[in-house]
Amino acid sequence: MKVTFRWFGQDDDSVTLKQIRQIPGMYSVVGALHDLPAGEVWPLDRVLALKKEIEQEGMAFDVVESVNVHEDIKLGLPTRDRYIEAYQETIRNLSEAGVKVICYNFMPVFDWTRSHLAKELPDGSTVMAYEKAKVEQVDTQVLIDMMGEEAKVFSLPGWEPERMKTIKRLFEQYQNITEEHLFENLRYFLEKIIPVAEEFNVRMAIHPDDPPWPIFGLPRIVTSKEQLERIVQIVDSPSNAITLCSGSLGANPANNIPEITRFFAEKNKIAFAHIRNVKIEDNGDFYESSHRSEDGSIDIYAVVKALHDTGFDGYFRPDHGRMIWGEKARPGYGLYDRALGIMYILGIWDSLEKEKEEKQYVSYSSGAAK
Ligand code: DNO
Ligand code: MN
Repeated sequence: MKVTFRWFGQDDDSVTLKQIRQIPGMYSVVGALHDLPAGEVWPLDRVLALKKEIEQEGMAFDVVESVNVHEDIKLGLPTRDRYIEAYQETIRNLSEAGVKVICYNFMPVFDWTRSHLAKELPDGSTVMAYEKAKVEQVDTQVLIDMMGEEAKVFSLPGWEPERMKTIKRLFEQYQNITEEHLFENLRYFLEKIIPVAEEFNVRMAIHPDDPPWPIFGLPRIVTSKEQLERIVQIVDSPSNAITLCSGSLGANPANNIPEITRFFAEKNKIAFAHIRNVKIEDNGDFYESSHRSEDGSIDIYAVVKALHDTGFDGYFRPDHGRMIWGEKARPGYGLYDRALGIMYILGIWDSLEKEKEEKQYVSYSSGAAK
């Protein structure tokens, strides 16, 4: 299992590559060209410059997140073909730079959504949180404005001020788009891009919707095991894979995350794992807790064990973390708690490895005694 860490670039991240490098086990940075709007080709020279920057600090550039999908593709508009061609070109350029995995999502209009970016817990740490009532009852515009304000400070991917300006029109366009339409539009997209990804040795890893239910009346189709299964069956290829995000899927208690992890890991469908915990309250609200199993509602130990048992050798990142020790960073993306999360996950992994070695030794020595 290869350790990775998301980085937003020199100008947009308080965390430096030099710091990331010091996290034990660090292998690859997860990078992106965040300033490019969805639908634009990622130019090879810029991708190579980012690669060089990361490699100079002794880390690999194997994973990219997110190459965003243009809304016209999700809406199935005639203009989609032009954006799909651009996407194919980006896949070729990333492959040329040695990228192995591309994480993307297929959520209409919004990427991840929270009602709080810094909710304070009793211990003084702050976390991203989702209160159903706030998101469901509050005027959509209020939330958009809140995220928009934060986006100005942190340039939150998916919430760029430029995109927020077009939001009203987008909502109108999605009026008559059902989940089935959206699924058909995903099919159209995958049938065009997966062959290119396969030819260029890149694995496309779709990220689950976050949270995993429809919000603001917009359809969502990447929310459960069944839906993920349907998606990987659209095009049968090792390049048509998933990002197993335990925190996104896990916000719905109906999703059994260790079981889902094992199911897709056995089929070698997990190209990328986002391993983090969420604490679900009785009323369905949730917040992003520490990674430790005991601190949240997901058994992170069992998730890591499922990956270990199935011989997972793909990439993982700790996804988000709490804000602790007075750190000032973009919400969810501080250095400290994500580094703690990695150490917790590696601790579980290492003990499972030792256990396996011991078992092998015991069966070897008992075999030899016969
Ligand atoms: C949430 C995060 C997301 C993710 C994008 C991928 O769990 O991992 O922001 O990066 O949705 O496109
Ligand atoms: Mn995630």
